[in-house]
Amino acid sequence: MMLVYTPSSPRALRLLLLLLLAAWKAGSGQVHYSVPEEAKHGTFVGRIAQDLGLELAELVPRLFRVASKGHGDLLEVNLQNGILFVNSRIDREELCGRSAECSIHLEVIVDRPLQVFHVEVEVKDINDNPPVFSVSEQKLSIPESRLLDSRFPLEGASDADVGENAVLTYRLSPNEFFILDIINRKDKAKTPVLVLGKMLDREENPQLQLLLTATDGGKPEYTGSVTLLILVLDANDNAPIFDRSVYEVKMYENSANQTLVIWLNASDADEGVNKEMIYSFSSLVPSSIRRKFLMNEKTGEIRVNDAIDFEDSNTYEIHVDVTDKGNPPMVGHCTVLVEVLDENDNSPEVVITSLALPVREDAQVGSVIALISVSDRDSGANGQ
Ligand SMILES: [Ca+2]
Ligand SMILES: [Ca+2]
Ligand SMILES: [Ca+2]
Ligand SMILES: [Ca+2]
Repeated sequence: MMLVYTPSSPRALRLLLLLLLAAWKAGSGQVHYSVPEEAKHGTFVGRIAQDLGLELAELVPRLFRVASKGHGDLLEVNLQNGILFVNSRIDREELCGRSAECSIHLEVIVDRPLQVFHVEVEVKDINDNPPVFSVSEQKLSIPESRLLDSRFPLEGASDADVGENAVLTYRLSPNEFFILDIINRKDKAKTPVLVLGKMLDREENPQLQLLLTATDGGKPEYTGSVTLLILVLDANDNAPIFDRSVYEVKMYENSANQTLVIWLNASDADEGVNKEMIYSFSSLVPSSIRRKFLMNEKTGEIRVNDAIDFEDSNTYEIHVDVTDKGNPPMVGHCTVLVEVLDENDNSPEVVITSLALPVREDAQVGSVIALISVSDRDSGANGQ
């Protein structure tokens, strides 16, 4: 039937549409089957001859044949019993990818008279793909200073199946610091997000290892997982500290310049520049002390820089700061008490305060001739 027709009235148009609808009904898939993907060779799909109203005996004489564009040998008909069966492996993912609907369109043809039938075979998804992460290990660097409730989106998994078989749920291995939140995206995929539930501390835990697992909604379900390696970055949250808050040292007066008075040692629990330190006299240290002692700002050594004289001062109280190079820097303090020990560096002095000279020859025994006083600036035995 060939229609070359230009409809001129609504009634004629309606007639044309009815004719077209009838032609489509006769020629398209009145017969519909479904088969799961990956079904074994020989799996029954449908009694195709019977369902198309054909007698088994006429299949061969009328040259019954099935054609299918692109996937010719997936399904086959047994001409003896008129049954459509699975002939070779049907992989839904290969056939239809991510599309929810998947079917194979068959054209069944018989001659004498020529008839063409259309048959749809729906390929049903089975859960034959696990959720897959693109990498086996995902690295995150997180500063220890990040605040609670900070969020860190992760790359989710993908699942080649469709429907429930590809609906993923996520879970995180039990841990102290992070909980898992899920963002539902418009494309129905989900983004897993790490949420900080407890403050990190690099000094306690410089590195954390978690496992993120995705499970699909299939029966039976499949899972896939990724290792989350979290490197905790340092923040300057520790001040340098000295081993002691007060150090007492004793030294002899007159010690040569560069003589070591004390070697201070501070430590800082941070890392990198946050633990690099500079030693210095505190701003409280008077210039008189700064003249006598020298601080090596890198090593923490205090050395003699000028004459130390017991008779001048026998103790020194030196306040010392140690400052790290963090931003902002943190400062630690200590006090060095220097006790100067006396040396016998002063000769006794003889002072004659009165003298009665010359002495008369008849002077009586016991007469005072001269008054001599002796003093010594040293102390203790050095001054006796
Ligand atoms: Ca799956
Ligand atoms: Ca599948
Ligand atoms: Ca730190
Ligand atoms: Ca520090």
